[in-house]
Formats: sequence, structure tokens, C-alpha cells
Amino acid sequence: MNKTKSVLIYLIVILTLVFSSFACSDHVKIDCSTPGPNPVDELSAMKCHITTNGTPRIDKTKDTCGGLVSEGRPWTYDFTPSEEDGPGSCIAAVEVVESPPKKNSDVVIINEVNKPPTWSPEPRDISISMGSVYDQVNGYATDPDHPAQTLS
Ligand SMILES: [Ca+2]
Ligand SMILES: [Ca+2]
Repeated sequence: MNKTKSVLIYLIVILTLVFSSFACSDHVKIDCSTPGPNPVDELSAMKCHITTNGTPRIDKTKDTCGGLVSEGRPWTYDFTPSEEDGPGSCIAAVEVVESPPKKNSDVVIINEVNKPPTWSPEPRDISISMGSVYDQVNGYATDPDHPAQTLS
């Protein structure tokens, strides 16, 4: 009976050590759908939640979005895609440097947003008489999008 009790105590100690080592080992997970949004519109801010028990930072070997890690509850990866980033996608990648190092990444989808063309110079105070045709000869229109749409 005493031997059985000793074996049980030994097993409990071993299991406690195994589970506590799991609880203490560093982990990191990035989720760009929470709160997101993912996909995100170009020029709009988005956030990815980072779940970790370590201190996360950008994984410069894999990250292509160029976001920033912000401390908080939870940690977040903050990113605002540029006009040139959309349409397309990029990789948000983070790591924890505590031993052993852990890495994780998520893909961010970036939507193109169509903006209207702009005049330069902008036509103002134009008045024409009935039956006349207005011809904008001193200005030109450009599309601010990248890639730009063809103007007609
Ligand atoms: Ca674009
Ligand atoms: Ca456009």
C-alpha cells in the first residue's frame, strides 16, 4: 500500500512538472481577423491580436506589412496599408525572443478603394451662356488611385 501511495505521489509530481513547463514555455499567436478587419481597405487602420506570455516584437525575417507592435491587453499588431499596398496582401509576422524563441504570422488581404479623379487646377466659378460648349483647356484630370483607372 505504501509503495502504491509513493508511486502515485511520484506520478503527481512528474505530471505537475510537465504541465508547469508547458504553462511557462513561451508561445505567440497573431490573429489578423480579430479585431481586424481582414480584408482591410487601403488607407484604413487595422489591428491583429497577439496572444503570448512573452514580449512580442516584429519578426523582421518574415514580416512584409511593416506594422508596429503595441503593448496592451492584449498586445496588438497595428497596420495601415498605403495606396500602393492595395490591391494585394502582406504578411504580419511576430516573434517572442525568450528562450526558446517562437514565431507566428498571418496574411492580411488589402482591398483597392476607387477614388474619383481630381482636376488640376480645379475648375471654379464657371459660367457659360446657353448654347455654348465648355472646354476645359487649361486643366487636366488625374486619378489618385494606384493603379490608376483610365480617364475618358
Ligand atoms: Ca491602391
Ligand atoms: Ca479612381
